[in-house]
Amino acid sequence: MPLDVRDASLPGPTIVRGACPHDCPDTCAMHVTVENGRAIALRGAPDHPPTAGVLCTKVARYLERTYSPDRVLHPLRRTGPKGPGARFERISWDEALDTIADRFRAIVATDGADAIVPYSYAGNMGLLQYGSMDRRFFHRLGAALLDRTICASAGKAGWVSVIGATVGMDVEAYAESELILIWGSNPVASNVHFWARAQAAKRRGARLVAIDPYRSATADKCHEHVAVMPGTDAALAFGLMHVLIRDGLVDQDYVARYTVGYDALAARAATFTPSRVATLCGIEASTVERLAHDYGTRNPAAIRLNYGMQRHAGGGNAVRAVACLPALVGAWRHPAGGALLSSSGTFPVDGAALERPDLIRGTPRTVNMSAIGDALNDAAHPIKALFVYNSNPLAVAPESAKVERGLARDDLFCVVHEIFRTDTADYADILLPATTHLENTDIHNSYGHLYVTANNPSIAPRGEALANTELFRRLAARMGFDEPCFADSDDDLARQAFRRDDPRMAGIDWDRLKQQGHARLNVPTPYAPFAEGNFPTRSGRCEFHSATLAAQGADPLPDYVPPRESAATAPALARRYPLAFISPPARNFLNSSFANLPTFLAEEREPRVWLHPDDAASRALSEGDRVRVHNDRGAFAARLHVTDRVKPGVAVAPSIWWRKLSPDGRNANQVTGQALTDMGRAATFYDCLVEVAADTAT
Ligand SMILES: Nc1nc2c(c(=O)[nH]1)N[C@H]1C(S)=C(S)[C@@H](COP(=O)(O)OP(=O)(O)OC[C@H]3O[C@@H](n4cnc5c(=O)[nH]c(N)nc54)[C@H](O)[C@@H]3O)O[C@H]1N2
Ligand SMILES: Nc1nc2c(c(=O)[nH]1)N[C@H]1C(S)=C(S)[C@@H](COP(=O)(O)OP(=O)(O)OC[C@H]3O[C@@H](n4cnc5c(=O)[nH]c(N)nc54)[C@H](O)[C@@H]3O)O[C@H]1N2
Ligand code: SF4
Ligand SMILES: [Mo]
Repeated sequence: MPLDVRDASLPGPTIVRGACPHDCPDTCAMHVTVENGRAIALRGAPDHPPTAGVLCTKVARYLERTYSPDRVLHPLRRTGPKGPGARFERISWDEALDTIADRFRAIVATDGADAIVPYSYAGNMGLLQYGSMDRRFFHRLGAALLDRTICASAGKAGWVSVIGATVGMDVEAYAESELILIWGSNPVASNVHFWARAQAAKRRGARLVAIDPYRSATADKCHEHVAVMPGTDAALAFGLMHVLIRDGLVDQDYVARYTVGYDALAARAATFTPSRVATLCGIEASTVERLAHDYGTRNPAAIRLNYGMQRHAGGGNAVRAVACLPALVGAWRHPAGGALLSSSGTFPVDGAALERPDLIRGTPRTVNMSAIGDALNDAAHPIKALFVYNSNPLAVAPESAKVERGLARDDLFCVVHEIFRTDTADYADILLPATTHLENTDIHNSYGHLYVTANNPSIAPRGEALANTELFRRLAARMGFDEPCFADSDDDLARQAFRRDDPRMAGIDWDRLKQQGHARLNVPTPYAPFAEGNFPTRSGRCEFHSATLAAQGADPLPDYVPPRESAATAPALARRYPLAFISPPARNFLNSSFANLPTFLAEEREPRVWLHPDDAASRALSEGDRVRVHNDRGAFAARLHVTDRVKPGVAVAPSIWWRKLSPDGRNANQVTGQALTDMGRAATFYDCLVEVAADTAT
């Protein structure tokens, strides 16, 4: 049987090489089996080393998503009021595109082009569908620019200030580590292919430590769980530095050759005694001592930090402080030592070629996506049109009450391009059908491994769905944009996606890649990027002290920036709302994706909030009670789960639920706030005090 051709129109089953487009560090390669134009099976590519033949439970069931009866399959126009229960009627693509183009022209004439705001994130992470023709379109239009800060920009800013670029360990090397600190990350749910390597290391005798405010599924399987209070990781990192320096566990040779600012960093670390750190983090001083000794003596020592720790007021500095640790102990010398936040900076993506910022007209305003609630309600600079794709802001952006009020504005023209009728889609004037990755072309970098991966379409688009690239190509034509770049095909875009002259791309080209499926970046194997310094910083060293930040008037050293909302920093608020609330990813959802499909809803059952038994008892609450999680920003309903997995003083709500599928039509973002981080202008989802009370409404 010809099991490796890409032309799905041939008779008999064929296998098409694809890539998972979801917002996940693993960027799996997959084989899709197609027969008679229909995808009938899907599995992880066995020859793609990071995937190793295994998809996560969500994507292993992808055919349920692609063939769901709930797909948006045709352009639709809203006929009734905006909001839950909105009614739509089918229109043609011509009518949809004309309506949008006419409305955009009118807004450009009366309010200026930057009253039009694109809103997109990582519903699809392929370089084409994430950001190419869409960006060209909005740049040429002169639309507002969107600051894409909802996920990772604080951590990225913190990491880059120390290391120079989002480059780190090769995920495959963790199998050889002797100690792995899994810090602000729950890989059993959100990074399963890293977790497979961590388990391999464990079988070889490595020690695994999870640092997380609650005992996650990952923490369960580690040797030790260090339950810090949310937002206190920088203090813990400084506590580790304190002990490493005090007890002579620093690799002085590595520090002297390859770092800058050691003395200044050491002076700051001197103030973070284990007992002070214990108080700040809510842990034992002996834990700080033991963890530092483990870290300073087990070799190679590795850290997998993820984004949990940076969704706080001090998120940038938290990552910055942790990023200093591997250089202090010389862990980077070994491929299985060091740390990984994101590998995306290893890929020479040609953002300028894909997005064409040179097309920008005038000086449009910038809107921060993490504060879209305020932006939509800003009467001084009114947003007249919002174009949403690759995102579900009503469910995922903080302070939903304001997002909802903004989306409900009668004078807001809203377009949503979607696979499903999400919470946000209910507010669309025009709702457009989008393809899944089985139906479109793409090329992928990754933020968790070192392979370039191709996505070939395996089936024709369902209904009248269009890929993002094709939608914006057609819209550009409707608007009369005639620059040649708007005629680029998806193959053209895929060829432009990487800087071909970069040595890391040697031997990798699109035409070969789409047949092979994937290729490792041309970097050394084993990969130890900083074994001999060579940090991509200005000094070429690991910058404990950043002259770049000093020149901007910022603190040149990392520091502990405490949570904005905590008993120590906001005592009056904490008396009313004493619980630190975090809403990390549920295993069966991916942000709000998959959270509408029956299989995954059955697994997650209903929105829940977890409390420690002491916190439940002091509120006279018990397991299974209907409760209200609330603060001054709002409230949402959940079922109480009482468990000692949660640290006292902390409340955990696995997320992100669709509002319209929740008991009271609201989700966790009803209580989260729009304040931004110390670096990277990012969202602070987990810097949030709440109270939990019995739900008297039911
Ligand atoms: N199944 C699944 N996988 C996903 C996602 C999903 O929603 N579901 N989301 C994807 C996306 S968009 C991203 S950005 C990635 C990464 O997403 P992350 O946000 O890194 O998510 P997690 O891996 O769950 O790790 C977060 C962990 O950090 C913990 N945490 C919260 N606050 C703190 C803190 O202050 N300090 C410390 N030490 N820990 C804290 C949480 O309890 C949680 O266990 O995952 C991706 N993968
Ligand atoms: N409370 C709380 N809120 C959070 C977080 C949290 O941990 N707690 N995590 C935050 C994080 S890390 C992130 S990254 C954001 C994520 O927020 P989003 O990026 O908005 O992610 P999703 O909710 O998965 O929504 C993506 C949407 O894109 C659609 N989509 C998928 N592919 C395509 C395509 O090719 N074209 C088009 N047009 N649409 C497509 C999907 O159907 C889906 O509805 O949420 C943030 N919000
Ligand atoms: S969501 Fe992540 S683990 Fe699951 S298939 Fe996609 S890339 Fe792989
Ligand atoms: Mo994210």
